[in-house]
Amino acid sequence: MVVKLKEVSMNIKKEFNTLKFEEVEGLGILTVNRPKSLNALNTEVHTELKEFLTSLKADNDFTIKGLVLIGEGEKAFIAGADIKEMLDMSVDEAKKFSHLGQEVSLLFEELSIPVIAACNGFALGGGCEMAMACDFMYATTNAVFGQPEVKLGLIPGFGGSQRLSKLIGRNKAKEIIYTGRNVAVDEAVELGLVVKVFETREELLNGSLETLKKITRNSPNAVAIAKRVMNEGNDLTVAAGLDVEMESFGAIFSSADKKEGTMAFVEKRRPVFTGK
Ligand code: DAK
Repeated sequence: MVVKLKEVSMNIKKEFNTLKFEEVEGLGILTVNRPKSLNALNTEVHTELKEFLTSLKADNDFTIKGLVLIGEGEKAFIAGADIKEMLDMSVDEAKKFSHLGQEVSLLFEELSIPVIAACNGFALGGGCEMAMACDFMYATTNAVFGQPEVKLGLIPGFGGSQRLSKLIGRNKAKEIIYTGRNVAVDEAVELGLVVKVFETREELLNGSLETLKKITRNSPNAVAIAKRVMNEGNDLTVAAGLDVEMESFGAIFSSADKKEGTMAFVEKRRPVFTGK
């Protein structure tokens, strides 16, 4: 696939030191761009991610219809929080650092568009945590996952102690977090952490864009609501989650996309969704 850069909405911030943002046919590719440090997350990366995601969240017109998060280079998605920056942090600075990382991970979850974490190599510590905050993960055959924080005298600080249990079950998450061991891509697939595997970074990126294209043929409004309901349900009992589902299912009947989707079916034509 030829990647064409297009001018994107002026409302979406796109000039950064540690990130690259490109648009391909309405889909965004967000690259963490610190390859010399294996794309480790320092305060600058987090601050820029927060700025970018905040501006994207405010884009209610679905200018960008889906997002891929990937790391620069062939070796790493994100090799964790920046250990060198954490060397001399005080308790207060560490809390701020953790808070910023958690804010970023929540922003990924709160985006109304689908986000695929394309894990092209090491996705360790904070890298695994950022990937878990996305909607789902695709990976390359050389991808390695893990939460090695306890090896450094730390614990996961960007949501890993909570999200990993919810994704793969508490006991498996404990074994991975307590040992700090690496999880190769085959095991990550078995655990349900990774959905699909590709040989190369290029194939991974193209495969992620292809999936986003398929998703964006559907109603953006319905996908956004499905995302919100599923994320909310993650923290609820099944009964409470069913209430959330019922409310949203009802509310969607006032949307233009529902009218268009059902009418197009009856009229035997392709729907033209507006995201409203
Ligand atoms: N931070 C900073 N630099 C890193 C880095 C990291 N996480 N990972 C790699 N680098 C740098 C290396 O230092 C090296 O830089 P130079 O020495 O050349 O200047 C360069 O990237 C290339 O790395 P290597 O030479 O080590 O490459 P190898 O192929 O030999 O090894 C590796 C790749 C991924 C196995 C190795 O680099 C590695 O083990 N990296 C660290 C992985 C790791 O432990 N990640 C988890 C980080 S801890 C919290 C907030 C957040 C967190 C915790 C608490 N609170 C505030 C409470 C999160 C913690 C983490 O994520």
